[in-house]
Amino acid sequence: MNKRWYALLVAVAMVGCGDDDGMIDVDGGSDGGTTDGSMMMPDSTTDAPPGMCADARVIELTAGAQQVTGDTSAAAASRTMSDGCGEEPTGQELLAFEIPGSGNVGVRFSLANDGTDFDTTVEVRPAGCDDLTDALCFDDVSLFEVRSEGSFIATGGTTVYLIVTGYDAESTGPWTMDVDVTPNPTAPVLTGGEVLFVDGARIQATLSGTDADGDVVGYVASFLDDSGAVIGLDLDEDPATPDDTELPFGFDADLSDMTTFTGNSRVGGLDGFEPLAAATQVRVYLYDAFDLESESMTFDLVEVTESGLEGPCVDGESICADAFVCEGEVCVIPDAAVDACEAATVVTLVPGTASVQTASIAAGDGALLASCGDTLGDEALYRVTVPAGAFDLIATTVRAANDVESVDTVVYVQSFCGDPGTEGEDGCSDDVGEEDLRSTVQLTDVAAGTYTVGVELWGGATEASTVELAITLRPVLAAGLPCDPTGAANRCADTECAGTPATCGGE
Ligand SMILES: [Ca+2]
Ligand SMILES: [Ca+2]
Ligand SMILES: [Ca+2]
Ligand SMILES: [Ca+2]
Repeated sequence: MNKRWYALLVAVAMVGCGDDDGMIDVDGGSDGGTTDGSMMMPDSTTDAPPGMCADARVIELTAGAQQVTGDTSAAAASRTMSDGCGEEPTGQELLAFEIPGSGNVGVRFSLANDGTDFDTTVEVRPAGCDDLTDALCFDDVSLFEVRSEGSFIATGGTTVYLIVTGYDAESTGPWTMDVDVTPNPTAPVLTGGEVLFVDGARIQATLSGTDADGDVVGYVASFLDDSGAVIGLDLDEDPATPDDTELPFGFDADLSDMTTFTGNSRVGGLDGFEPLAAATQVRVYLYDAFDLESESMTFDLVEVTESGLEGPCVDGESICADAFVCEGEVCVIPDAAVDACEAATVVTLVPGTASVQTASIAAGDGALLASCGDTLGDEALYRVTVPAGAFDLIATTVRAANDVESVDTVVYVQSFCGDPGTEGEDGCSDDVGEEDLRSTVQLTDVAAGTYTVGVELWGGATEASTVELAITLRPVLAAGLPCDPTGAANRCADTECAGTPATCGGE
C-alpha cells in the first residue's frame, strides 16, 4: 500500500459518502408545494405531505437504533435514479421513512454490515417518492467499501423516501439497514486545540470540544498565510479543477458517544504541497455525523521537529516520532513496546536453512511501529542472533502458505527492538511488488549481533490471524567453496556460483 498518500486519502474519504458531495442537510418539509410539475404527483397543494407511491413500504421510525431489512432480488427497477446514482437499473425497493417527533430529526443509515453483501446505492428523496428535488445519492462508503451509508436531517412528522438498490445489474440481494434516529441533533462545539506542523511534512492536531449527542466525526482545516488569506492545495493534482481550501480529516480514534472529547489527528503526506510553506495559521471547525458544524477557531501552526529515540521533546519545539513517548522532555520507547520486545520468541537460526514460523497476530492495535507501512496493528516478534562471520539475514512472507491476493504483510528487522530508526534503509518491507503485497527484508553482510524480526498485517488485523514467516541466515561464501546455484542456502561473495559441482567462481 502506498503509505505516502494513504493517511490523506482515508481522511478525505471519511467525510464523503462515496460519490456524492457528502452529508448535506435536508429539510424534508419546508418546501411543500414546490414539486416538479412534470412528475406524477397525486396532490401538490401547499403544505400537503409529499406524494405517496403505492409501492412504498412505510417504515415508522422511532428515536434511537433500529434495523430495516429487505431484498432487492425480485424488486422492479421502475424508477430513474438521479445522475450518477448507479450505473444501470436493478431491483429497487422504495421505503417511506416516517420521521418521528417534531423539529429537526437526524437520521443515519448504514448498509455496511453483515446482512448486506452487494454494491449498494441509496437515494434519499425528501420531496416525494418520484421527486428528485434535493435528492441525495449515497453510493460507496469509501474506496474500500462499496456498500452505502449516509445521514440527513429531516423534519419530524414528515415522510422521507429512500430507494435501496444496487450499483449495477449484478448488484442485488438481501440487505440489512442499520438506522439511527437522533431527535434535535446538536452541533459540536470546538473549545480549544493545538496544531503542529512536523518537519514540514505532517500535521498533528489535538482538538478539544463537546457534542451533546456525541457524534463528532472529524474536522475541516484551512491553512492561512501571514495575511490571513486561505492557501489552496491541488489535492487531485489536476490544475483544471479549483484548489482545495477546506480539507476534511478524521480523528485517530472513534469519538462516538463522547460528549466531551480531545481528539488527536495525524495527517501525513503534506510535504509535496509547496504552498504550505507559507502557512502560519490554521482555521479549524468540527463537524458531526449530520454534518452540523462548530464555530471555527484559528490556531497558530506551530512548526516543530521530530525526534528519534532519546531525542528531545520540548513544548513548541520538538515532538517524538510515532514509535516513542515523551518522558521528561526525552523520547523513550513506550512500556508496552519494551514488554513486547522482552516477550519476543527466541529463534535459533541454522545457517543456510529457512526457519519457518507461523506467526499469530491478534486483532487490534499492537505495541511496535516500523518505518514502512501502516504498522499500528499487532505484531509477532522473533529474536535472532547473527554470529560473527559473513551472513545475510533474510525474513520473508513470500510463502505458498500466504495467499498473494489478500495477505498484505509488513516485515521489519530492528537491531534495537522498539526503535524503527534501527531498521536502516533496507530493514522494512511492505510490498514485494505492485501485485504482491507480501514482504521481504534482505539484509546483506549483516553485522554480528541480536536482531528482532517483526511481522504484521498492513493496517492491523480485524480478527486473529496467522502468517507464515521464513527467517534465513544465509552464509556468504568466498571463492572456491561449494555453493547453492539457487542462492537460497548460500550466496557467493564476489563471484558467480557455477560449474559442476557448483563452486563460487567455478567454470
Ligand atoms: Ca456502492
Ligand atoms: Ca452532534
Ligand atoms: Ca505494530
Ligand atoms: Ca504489504
